[in-house]
Amino acid sequence: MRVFIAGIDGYLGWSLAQYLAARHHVIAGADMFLRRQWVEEIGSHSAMPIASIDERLQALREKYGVSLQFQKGDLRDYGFLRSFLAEFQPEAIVHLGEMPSAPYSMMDQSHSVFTQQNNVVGSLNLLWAIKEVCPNAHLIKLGTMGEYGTPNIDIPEGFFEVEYRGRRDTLPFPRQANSFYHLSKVHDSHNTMFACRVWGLRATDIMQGVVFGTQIDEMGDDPRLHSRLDFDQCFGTAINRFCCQAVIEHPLTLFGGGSQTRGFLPLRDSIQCITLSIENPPQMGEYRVFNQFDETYSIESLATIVQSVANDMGIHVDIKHFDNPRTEADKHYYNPDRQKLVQLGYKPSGNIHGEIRLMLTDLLHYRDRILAKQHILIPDIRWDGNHRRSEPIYENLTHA
Ligand code: USQ
Repeated sequence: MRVFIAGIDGYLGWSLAQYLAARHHVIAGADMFLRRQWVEEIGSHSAMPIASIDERLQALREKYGVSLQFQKGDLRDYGFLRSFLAEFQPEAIVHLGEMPSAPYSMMDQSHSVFTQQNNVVGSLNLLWAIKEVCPNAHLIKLGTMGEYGTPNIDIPEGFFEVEYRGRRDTLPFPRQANSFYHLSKVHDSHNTMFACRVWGLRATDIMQGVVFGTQIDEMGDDPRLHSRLDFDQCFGTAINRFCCQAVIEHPLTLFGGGSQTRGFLPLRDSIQCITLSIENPPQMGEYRVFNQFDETYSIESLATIVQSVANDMGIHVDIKHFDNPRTEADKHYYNPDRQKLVQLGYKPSGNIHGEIRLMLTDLLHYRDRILAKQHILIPDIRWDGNHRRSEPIYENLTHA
């Protein structure tokens, strides 16, 4: 298949490109390298060093004998996007090109406006470009489990049957997102569903849980193929941060009571699931929603797992409770469905203990890089706005 990846230089995008190349798909991709800049803005860097895009593409050519069509560009630049898609004529488009951090979006007015402009406008441009130049293409849009929030009832995959005043209907499940970032994905979901209904486009909206992991098998030993792995308060997700903290024996940073529960999945399973969506497209006009995660865990139980795996490897770390910088439910019900990807063939790749052991083994090589930035491990961005924040340190990020 001809697959276009928006955000191909990121944590998921670069891994997906390799997995698809190994399966002989023809790939093109775009990126603005904003993720590299945002992490720098926060004062951090990837725990594992990452190669430049030129080195990455060269490594891919050497390994698979194929040239991936890459162009630097911004999804907010409609002319760029439209002409790239018109020329490449993708059958599937995977949209990973959004600002992914809840804390970043809660930093101040300019970061929250930037987040929603970047994400909502980029996604809307993509819908228009598909309609105009490749209307049969299947859009695989990365949403988030966080769109649903933490309701006190089970969470279906996108839609549920409701009876109200004696009448029944199947309706979108309520979205109660908990940051301006998560809300940007809710807005994307509405726009995508509308475009499918009115223009007859087809899309899979993936409600993905929190991803963790340092590698997929396709990366092998070539450092140019390795993924990034962030551990700062904005771009480092919970397990990735805990593993980086463990290898420098920094206390694991549990926010609040630690009973917050989320769905999690390893990087390799995220890539497996996105590929299943690509290879099993919906009908024209269909808007489908997949909940994409492996297991649900409380944050405290995850910290305990990381602590015990580290302990088995001779690394001793404490778990420390920090005042929660986020306004979020601590004790809550959480029971989301995840059948649709299983029906398409999703098989979780292994157990969480094994994946965390592999991560700790990988990250031990980069202790010095994590130690050099350990001052950014403690969060200072608060949902109530009472935080210390600096201005962006680079100029080409167009904050409103
Ligand atoms: N947490 C801690 N300690 C930490 C980091 C996080 O206790 O050091 C807690 C947070 O308070 C939160 C939970 O862990 O309750 C998850 O936080 P996270 O930073 O791992 O994940 P989140 O902000 O929800 O966002 C991440 C990705 C986002 C994706 C989302 C999926 O950054 O792009 O959409 O996971 S989900 O959480 O299912 O919405």
